[in-house]
Amino acid sequence: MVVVEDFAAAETKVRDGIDSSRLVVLQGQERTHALTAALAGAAEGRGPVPVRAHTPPWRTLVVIPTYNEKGNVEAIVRAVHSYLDCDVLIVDDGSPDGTGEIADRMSAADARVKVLHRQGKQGLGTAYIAGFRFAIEHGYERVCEMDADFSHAPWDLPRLVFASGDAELVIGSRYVKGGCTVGWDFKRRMLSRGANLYTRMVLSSGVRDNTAGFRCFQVAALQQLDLAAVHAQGYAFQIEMAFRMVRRGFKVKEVPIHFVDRRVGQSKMDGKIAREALLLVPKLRGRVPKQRGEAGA
Ligand SMILES: Nc1nc2c(ncn2[C@@H]2O[C@H](COP(=O)(O)OP(=O)(O)OP(=O)(O)O)[C@@H](O)[C@H]2O)c(=O)[nH]1
Ligand SMILES: [Mg+2]
Repeated sequence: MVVVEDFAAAETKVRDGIDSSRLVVLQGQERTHALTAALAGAAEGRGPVPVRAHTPPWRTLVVIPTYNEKGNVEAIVRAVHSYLDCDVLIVDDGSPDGTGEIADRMSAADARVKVLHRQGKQGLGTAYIAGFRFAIEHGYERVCEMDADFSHAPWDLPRLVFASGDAELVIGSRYVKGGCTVGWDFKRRMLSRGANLYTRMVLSSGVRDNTAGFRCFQVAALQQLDLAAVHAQGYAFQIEMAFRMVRRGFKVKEVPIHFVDRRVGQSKMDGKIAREALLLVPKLRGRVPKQRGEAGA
C-alpha cells in the first residue's frame, strides 16, 4: 500500500505506474486509521476502502445504467457508497433477469438509491440522457457515468469527482500515461484502440479516450448543451458527448484508470454498436456547433 495526502497526489502516482487499488488516499483522514481500513478492505477483496466514504464538495449523482446485471447491481451500489458520499441512480431497461426489482428493494431501504425504470432495452445513450436530466431537475452539481460490471473501479470514482473542480468533464482514461485495460483479449483491445485512433484522427478534439464510460460532468455545463440533439446510442454516445463538450469550449481532463474486463454477466457490445460509431463520427464535425472556440483537452 502507498499512502498519499489527497486525490491530486493519487493522480500523480497512477500516472507514474502505481495501481490505484494500492493507494490509500487520506484526504483529511487520520493516517493509521486510513491504512488499517484500506488493508482490511483489500484483504476482503473490496479494494482500499476508506474509513468513511469521501465527501466531495459538490452534490453528486452517480448514474449506473443496467441491463441484466442482477449479479452486479447490489454489489456495485454498495461499493460506490463505501468510497463516495453520493446518490446513485440506476437506470434499468426492464431487465428480464430481475435487476430492476433488486434496484427497487435497495431504493426502499436506502434513500440515496434512486431507480428509473424504462420499457425495454433502449440503449446506453438514452439511459444516460435520462440520468443527466434527473441530475439537472434534482439540483445535483456533479453527475457521473459508471458501468455496473466493476470494469470501473469504485475506488477511482472519488478521484474523478475531486478532479472536476477545474474541468467541466473528467474522463477516466485508458489511453493516457498510467492508464490501461486489464483482461481484454486481442480482438477487444484492437476494437477499442482502433475506435479511439479513428475518432482522434477524424475529430482532432484532443481527447484520447473517447469511448470511455467512466466520467464526471459538471451539471451546470451539461445544462448548456442541447441534450435533445444528442443522436448516438452505444459507444458513439461517449464520443459524441466528449466532442460536444470540447466544441462548447469546456475543459476536458483525462485521469488515468485501469479498466478491468467484466467478470460477471454478459457483454452488450455488438457489431451494431461499432457500426454506429464508424458512421456517426465523421458526421459529428458538421453537426455539432462550435462555440467559444475549441479548448482541447
Ligand atoms: N439501461 C441500459 N443499460 C445498458 C444498456 N446497454 C448496456 N447497459 C449497461 O451499460 C453498462 C456498460 O455495458 P457493458 O455491457 O458492460 O458494455 P461494455 O462495457 O462495452 O462491454 P463488456 O464490459 O464487455 O460487457 C453496463 O452496466 C450495462 O448493464 C441499455 O440498453 N440500457
Ligand atoms: Mg462493461
